Amino acid sequence: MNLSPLQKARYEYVPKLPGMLRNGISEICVKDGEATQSVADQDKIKALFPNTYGKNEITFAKGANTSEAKKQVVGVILSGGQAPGGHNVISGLYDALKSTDKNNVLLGFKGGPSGLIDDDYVEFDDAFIDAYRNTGGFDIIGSGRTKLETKEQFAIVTEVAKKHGLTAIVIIGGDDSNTNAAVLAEYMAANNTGVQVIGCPKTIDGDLKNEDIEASFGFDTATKTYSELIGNIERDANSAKKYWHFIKVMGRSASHVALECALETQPNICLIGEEVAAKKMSLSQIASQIADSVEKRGNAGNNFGVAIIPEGIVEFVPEFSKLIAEINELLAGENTEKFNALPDWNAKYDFIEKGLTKESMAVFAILPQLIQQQLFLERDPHGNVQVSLIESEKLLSQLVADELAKRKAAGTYKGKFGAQHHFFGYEGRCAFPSNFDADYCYSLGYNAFMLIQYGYTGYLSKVSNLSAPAEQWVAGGMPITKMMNIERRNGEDKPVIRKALVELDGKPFKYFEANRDKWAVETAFTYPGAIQYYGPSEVCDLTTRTLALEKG
Ligand code: FBP
Repeated sequence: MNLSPLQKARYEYVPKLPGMLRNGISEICVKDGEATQSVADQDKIKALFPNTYGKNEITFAKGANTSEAKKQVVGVILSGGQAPGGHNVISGLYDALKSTDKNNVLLGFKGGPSGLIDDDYVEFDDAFIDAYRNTGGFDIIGSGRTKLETKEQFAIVTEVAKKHGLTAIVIIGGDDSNTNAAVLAEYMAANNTGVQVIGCPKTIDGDLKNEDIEASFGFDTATKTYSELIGNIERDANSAKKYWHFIKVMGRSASHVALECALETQPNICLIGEEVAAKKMSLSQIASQIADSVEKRGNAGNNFGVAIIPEGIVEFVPEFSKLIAEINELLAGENTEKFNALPDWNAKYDFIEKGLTKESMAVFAILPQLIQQQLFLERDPHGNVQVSLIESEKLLSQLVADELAKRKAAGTYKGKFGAQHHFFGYEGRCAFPSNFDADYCYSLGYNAFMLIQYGYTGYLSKVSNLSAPAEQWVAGGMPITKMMNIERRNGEDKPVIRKALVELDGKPFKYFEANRDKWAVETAFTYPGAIQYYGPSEVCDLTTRTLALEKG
């Protein structure tokens, strides 16, 4: 394999563990904390998880290791979208497992949860792991989005576990995958399989966090990568002074990524989906808000700017969600074929006009034709519009251009408007993990093994106090049921981990809100530059602005 100089250097990087895990395996003991309760719907969750509910929070401490000596055979899977640091979770898990007993075995099931069902796996050894230390990506074993949730799947997993003599399974994933980890843990306990299940919090979207889990891994690196690119674009915009850049960033159900990038780069505009939903904003209100900034800046001779747009924005706009729901209805069943057989766009437009309510048609009519057609081209396997494929950055810039044309005609806007469009998503998901993510992920993996060794199941590996230096991080575990409540999913009440949306009364949003009017008019850009891996700690080990603000 050809190695880049950075890749070689990163192999040698030694991730920092929390102080309490640094003295070697024989010096790690458990401190029991309080018994836990789910965040809501306690009775229902307790009834669904009789074997794993209500367990104690635990932390590790320096002290004699009192865990039972037994051979461990652990299976690990990566689940869902890639996030920088996944390889380090596995290397931390491997190192703790082998330092405890070199006869312990770590199996990696390939391609995500389906690897466990298909019994498709590799056995890790030193050389295998060493080739992936501190690198980005999930290519060590691949990932996938198959959901592990049915009794039939659990029965197959039990058979696979029996075949390999698995003592534990580690699921590295987001809120849904860890919900499934909790359900699998309960199943394994209820059926006396002896298999423990431990989860690790992953997702660049940052929406798996709560009072216990301060951050999901990958958020730090992904937002630093996007912020570098946004800062570079800001500098280009400020140099050429001729374009407005509309930059969509990943984050489907929550706008944490957009908000963090805004805190890092101080753009003229950043939309926050949760605010759009709370204020029930329409598309034209959003366009008008952006146009205000373009107008003020343009009239002052600044015909350039930067607007950050979260990937999921259109789903937060009530009138747009209604339109999507109606389109899904309109094309249900045989209607898709009927629609596709229509000879041209005019005939299709007629069909749409007849099928939508007056209100939704009014929203549809203001969309650029490109977007109108995207709404009818891209369907998911269930026949629904794939909202994430809608080019909302182009949609909004077109609506802004239309609004500015009106203002020009009215004589209020005197500037020029030229737009460029970008989507930053996949660029950040497999970057070399920042030192923070390299350290955090390694610690999560190492800690996950300590939870296994001490016999815990249905726990999420928890490392907290993350805004302090790694030495002061606190390692431990939290029962996953503590983070659960009951939500309506696909017409059924389901126990799920509550997704963390941007809190409009939280410190990160409040800081943004207090500054955004100034940023909208002035050129207050900040340029974070590339992630630094070597150099002074205040540059290389910095965590996110979100975490710094949340932790005061
Ligand atoms: P996870 O929630 O699984 O971590 O994935 C999040 C994400 O990166 C979103 O930001 C994005 O919308 C989505 O994955 C893209 O998914 P895919 O890789 O399937 O295109």
